[in-house]
Amino acid sequence: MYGGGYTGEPEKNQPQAQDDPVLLAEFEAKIDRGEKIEPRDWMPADYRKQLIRMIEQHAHSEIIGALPEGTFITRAPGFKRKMALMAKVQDEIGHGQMLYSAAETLGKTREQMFNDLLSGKSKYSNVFNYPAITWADVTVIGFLIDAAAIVNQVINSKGSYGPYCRALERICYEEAFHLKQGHDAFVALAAGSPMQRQMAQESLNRWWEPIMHFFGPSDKMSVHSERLMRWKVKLASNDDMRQQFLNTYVPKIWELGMTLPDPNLKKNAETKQWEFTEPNWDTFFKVINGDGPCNKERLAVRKWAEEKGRWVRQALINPKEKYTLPYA
Ligand code: BYC
Repeated sequence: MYGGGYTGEPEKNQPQAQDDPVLLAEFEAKIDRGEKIEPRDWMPADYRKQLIRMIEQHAHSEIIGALPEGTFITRAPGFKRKMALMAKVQDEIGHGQMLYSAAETLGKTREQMFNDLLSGKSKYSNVFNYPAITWADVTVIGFLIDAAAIVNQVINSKGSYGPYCRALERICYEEAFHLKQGHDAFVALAAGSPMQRQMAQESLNRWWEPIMHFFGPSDKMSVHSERLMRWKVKLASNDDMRQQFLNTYVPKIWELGMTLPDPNLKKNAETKQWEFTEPNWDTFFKVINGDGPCNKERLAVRKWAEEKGRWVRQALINPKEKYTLPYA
C-alpha cells in the first residue's frame, strides 16, 4: 500500500443492490437536488467506475505534469522565477496526492492506481506527452495549460461527488496563482526583445493543438460525457469548456500582439461561438494511447521513481526491517 486512510471498500450490500431501481431513483434525486454524494453513500457501480477513471486520470496528470516543468527548475531565468517554479511543481505533486486520496475513497488503492499508470492502462492528460524545449514552453504551460485546467476544474468542482469537489476547490486556488506566474513569465517574453518574442511565438505555435485537445474530443466523439453530465460529474461538455477557454484567453494572447497558428480562428459575432479549424483527432488518440513524443520518457521517469523510492515506502510501513538502499 502506498498511502493510508479510508480505502473506500464498498458497503457490503452494494454489489447486490446495483440494479435496485428504488436506490437508483433516490440517488439521482439527491443529485438533482444539488446534494453531494459521499463515499459511504449508495452509488451505482458505473458512477463509481467513471469517477475512479476520471479522478485517477486527473491525479496521474498532476504527477506527470510536474515533469516537463520540473526539468526547468535549474534553468529558469533568475532566482525569483526559480523559486516560483519550484513552488508550483511542489503544488502539482500535492494536487496529485489530494486526488489519489479522493479516488481511494471509491475503493481503488493507490498501489493499483500507480500500477495501472506504469503499465499504460490508465491515461493521463495528452498535453504532458510533449517536450518543454525552451523556457517559453514553461511559460505557455504555466499560462495556458493552467488556464485550461482552471476552466475545467472550476466547472468540475461544482459536481456531485463530495471528495472530488472539495479537492478541486482547493486545487483551483493554487492553480489561480500558477496561472498568474505563468502569465507574468509569458508577458515578460512577449514584451521582450525580438528574440524573446520569437521564442514565445514558436512555443505558442507548438502548443496550440495540444491545448485544443486538452478539453477532450468534440462532443459528437465524446464517449463518457452524456452519462457524466446526467450524474453531474461533468457540468459542461468538452466543446463548451473549449469555448469558455477560447473566449477568455484568445483575446489575452492577441492583445500581446502574438498570433495563433489557426487562420480560421475567430468569434462569430452572431452565434457568439468561436470558430476554428478542427484539431487533428487522430493525433490526439495516438498521443493518449501511448504513442506521443514523450510517453515513453514520462513513464520511464515514473518507473525509476517507483523503484528508487520503494525502500522509503517499505520503511514507513515496517520501520524495524533492514533495507538495502538503491544507491548503496
Ligand atoms: N488527455 O469521453 P471523453 C493539469 C480520453 S492536470 C488524455 O470525452 P471524459 C496540470 C478519455 O479519458 C489536469 N485523455 O472523456 C498539471 C476517454 O478515454 P477512456 C488534467 C483524454 O472523461 C500539472 C476518451 O478520451 N485535468 O492541468 O468525458 C501542471 C474519450 O473522451 C483527454 C483532468 O484530468 C485528455 N486531454 O472527458 C500543469 C480533468 N480528454 O478513458 C497543469 C478531469 C479525453 O474511455 N477530467 N481523454 O479510455 C475531465 O474533466 C474529463 O475526463 C475530460 C474528458 C474533460 C478530460
